[in-house]
Parts: sequence; structure tokens; C-alpha cells
Amino acid sequence: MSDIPAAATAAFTAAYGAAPAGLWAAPGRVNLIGEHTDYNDGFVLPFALPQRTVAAAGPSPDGTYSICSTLAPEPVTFGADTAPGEVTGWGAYVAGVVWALRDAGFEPPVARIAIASDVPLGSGLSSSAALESAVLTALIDLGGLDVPLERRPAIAQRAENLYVGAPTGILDQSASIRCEAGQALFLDCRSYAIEQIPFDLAAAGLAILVINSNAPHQHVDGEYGARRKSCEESAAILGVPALRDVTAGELPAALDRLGDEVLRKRTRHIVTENQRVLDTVALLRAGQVREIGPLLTASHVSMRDDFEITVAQVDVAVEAALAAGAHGARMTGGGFGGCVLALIDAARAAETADAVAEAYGERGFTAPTSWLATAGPGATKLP
Ligand code: GAF
Repeated sequence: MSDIPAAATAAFTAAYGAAPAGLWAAPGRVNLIGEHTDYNDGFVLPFALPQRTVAAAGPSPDGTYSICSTLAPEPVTFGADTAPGEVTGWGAYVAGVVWALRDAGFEPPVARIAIASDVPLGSGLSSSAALESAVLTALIDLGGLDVPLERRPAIAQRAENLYVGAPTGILDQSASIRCEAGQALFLDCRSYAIEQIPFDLAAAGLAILVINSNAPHQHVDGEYGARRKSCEESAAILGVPALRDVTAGELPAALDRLGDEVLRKRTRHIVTENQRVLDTVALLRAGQVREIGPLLTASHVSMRDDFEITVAQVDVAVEAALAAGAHGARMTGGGFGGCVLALIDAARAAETADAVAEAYGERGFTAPTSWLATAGPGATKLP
């Protein structure tokens, strides 16, 4: 892994001709299970990746914010009164955090910021939330703001929802901010209650292989919004605040009340997925890590057949990993491309990655990229 803190420092110094006051890092995430459940007030179980976004930051001498990155070294500036629509592109995620902090009643310090990251972009591993969370943590620390940890994900989420304009849930920002090393984060997306679940794969002789399908994302924003709308429509028909309020036991009766086949499928995914998160947590609490495999695979089948958010590349990766002996495999993240995770015996990483690459070759897909994921720490100031 390249030296991201050094790259952020170098970008800061090159852009602003001074050293940063500090470095703040926030990770990407893998969602172990619980997909599209967050905006249904349901349950999720992510862990943080070692890949992270680093914000090098320091006070601004001229009353305006300046931001740049290793990918966009020319600084973009905006004022403290920035509002949705002003800054676009990647800078919207940064300006959005300033706006959201102020909107929440805080006074973020005016700052200069330089960004470097090794979170793969647009791969369903939360590069956006890592950026928001790194900047949020930097501004909170720089300004000495008293923002409790449990409030931070919602502030970053508002930046994304209202400044950037993406109707996403609370999963990614919670993972980036509240995950801890060696743990998976069990989050109730209604109450924001969390439980850190020990996630020691190595002790069980297991590993998580992350396979980036490298599939091009298509119409992602529209499809995500459409899924969200269907879920809200189903909840309204069923007379519940959110699909979280339908239990697995109540599902058959709920499906009978939903005439529309698409709404039935979307609802079945959310209700069964929430139950799979609860079942996964119960197994992990009992130390039965290998046994979560079938739940991961069932989650994938549900995303493929009921929520209809997979593409051929991720389906093939799941099938090839399972055929190569994985205990379970599923797409992770919002869908329509992105990454697959496979729970494998630690010794079988190379064989599994090779099997997926071979299956891609046979179909003429762009080659996948695979690596082993461990559970890293959440957002923090670097020493
Ligand atoms: C994306 C969104 F940003 C999350 O809020 C979540 O809905 C996820 O897709 C699907 O679980 O990452």
C-alpha cells in the first residue's frame, strides 16, 4: 500500500507552500451483510478497510476554504457560507461537510485541505464517505468542536444527501466514523445504537477476499433512488413507518397485501436481509464465523433476484468463488457493479482469486482485482 499520509502532506505543501497542521484519516468499508437496509431503518454490519482517505489540513489565512487533492492539485476555493449547488464534482463532498456542520449549529474553522486516498473510487467501497468523514474529523479537531461521535455520521450523510444530492442512507458514514479495528459494526439504522462484534477471521483460519468486479457503473443514481422509492411505497401501503417494521414472520401476510410484483420483490429482499443481519450477528457472537457463509450467499441471491441490483460480473464472481470452495460470497455496497466479498479458508486466497479471474477471461470481462481485507480502524487523527 502506498504512503497516503505522505502523499497528502506533499499535496498540501505543493498547493499552499506550508506544512499542514495535521493529518486525519477515514477508511472505506466493506459491508459484510445488510444491503439497502439502512434507508429502511434496518440493520447493517460493515467493517472498515485498511484503505483510507487522508486529509492534510491547516487554518486558512484568507477567510476562504481551499481544497485540492493528488488527483486535482489545483485548489478550489469557497466561502464559509457555501450552499448546495455552489461547489460541484468531488469538491461538493468537502464543501458539503462545511455546510452540514454549520447547518447543525457548529462553526467549522476556515481551512486549507489536501486529500490523498487509496480507497478505490466508484467500487462500492465508500470512497465518498471516506472523503466526507476525513474532512469532517479534520474540521472538528482543528476547530475544537464538541461533536459527539454518534452525531457525526448523520452530519456527513446530510452533506451527501443535501449538498451533493445523493439520496444515500447512513451505512457508509457510520462505518467510516464508528468502526473499530478487528471488529464489525452492528448498527441499528433507526436508533443509531451500535455493538462492536469481534471479527477475528485469522483465528478461525478464515479470510475475506474482496474481488473488485471492475464493471462499469451504469445509471447507478437513478436505480438507487428507484429502489428507495419502491421501499417507501411498500411501507406506505403496509401502513408502517419503514420496512424495518415488518418482521420475517410477518412477511407472507405483508406480501399478500402488496399487489405489485416489483414491490413484493423489493420488500422480500429488505425483510429477509434484515433477518440475515440478525442471524449473522448471532453466529458471530457465538464464535461461529464459518457458519455465516450461507447467509452471505443467500444475501447475494436476494440482491440478484429480488432487489435486482447485481450485474453479470458480480454474479460470475460469486459463482466462481463458491465453485472454488468459498463458504459464502456476496456483492457488497450499493450495486450495479462494485465489489464482491468471499469468505474463504485463509490458505485458498490465490486459488479463489485465480478461479474468478479465469471465469472472467472465459466471458471476455475486464479482469477483476482481488485482495484480502482486514478490519481496520475508523476515522482518526494521525500521530
Ligand atoms: C450505498 C449507500 F450509500 C448506502 O447508504 C447503502 O444504502 C448502500 O449503498 C447499500 O447498502 O453505499
